Amino acid sequence: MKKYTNTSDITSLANLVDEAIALKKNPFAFESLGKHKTLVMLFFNPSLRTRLSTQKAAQNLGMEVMIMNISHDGWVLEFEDGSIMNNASSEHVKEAAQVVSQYCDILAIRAFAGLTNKEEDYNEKVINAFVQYATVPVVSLESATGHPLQALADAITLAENKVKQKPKVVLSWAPHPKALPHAVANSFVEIMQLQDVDFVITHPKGYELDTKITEGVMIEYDQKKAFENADFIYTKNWSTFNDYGKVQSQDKNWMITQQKMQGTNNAKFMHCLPVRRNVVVEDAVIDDKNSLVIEQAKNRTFAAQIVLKRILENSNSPLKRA
Ligand code: AN0
Ligand code: CP
Repeated sequence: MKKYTNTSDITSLANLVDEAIALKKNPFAFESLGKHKTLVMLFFNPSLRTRLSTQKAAQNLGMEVMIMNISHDGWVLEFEDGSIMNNASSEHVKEAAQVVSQYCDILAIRAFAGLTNKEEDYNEKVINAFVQYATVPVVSLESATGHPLQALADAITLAENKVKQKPKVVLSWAPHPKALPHAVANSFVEIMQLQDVDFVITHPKGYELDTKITEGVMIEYDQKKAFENADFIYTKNWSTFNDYGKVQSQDKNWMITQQKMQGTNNAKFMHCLPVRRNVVVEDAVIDDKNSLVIEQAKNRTFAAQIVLKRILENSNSPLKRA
């Protein structure tokens, strides 16, 4: 693997999931692979799971880790080509990415969508600039339009918990007071399309995701109907895509409740976390034995570990050195 900034960097999802599950059983099996290798993680946004699970994954492989909350502690970066930098930004990403690359072997970046400029977000201004100017492989820790490490952890969790060959998986929008990015939902949709599942998305009208991503996926506007026979309910809020970045609805009727879960095939509940209790999901659902949220967070380590392992193996290969 040369980089991991999108689910499209996956060549065989089944292999990746199998190998991640093997790593989970034997996390220190490749503890020499990352010796004298460094992972730098740059955070433009907050994190609990991504930061700690990726650090742990790197440490399991014997890597050193350096972390920086770049929006608090770093210079304000410029991304525009040819700009006259006499305003807020002090350093261009061209230098920053090349400089940081000299301190590490893999560079991981978290840069959420701004949700004000659709074109800028969907062109992945920040992470693509790092991919362009960094001289080491780049990993996404959630970019403007995707959260591929989360999606991989979700695929691992699904593989471990499914009891039938082709389960019904429902991605359900749920209300939230703030405008949230599409990244988690986008990557989940993409990774569901890489496997054999009966996949349905349910959301209020107006909350359609990018049709380039949902092409061919069934959309059911009636949440109750979507939940029928479901084996997994994956919940996430996102803001509107068409009328970009807005909170159009906070309809409490879309919250995931125990009563709604009773209309499924005893479905497992999934959410990437962090989650607002009793806004997105009722306590009774997230605290139930069918809730997989803690397992999902655990699998973030092994999703990150398999990705870092594949990237290290690729950069160690004689072909690459030649
Ligand atoms: C972020 C989001 O929705 O993209 C991060 C999720 C992993 N969530 C919040 O900001 C609450
Ligand atoms: N799910 C997830 O990415 O969590 P954090 O934002 O806490 O990293």
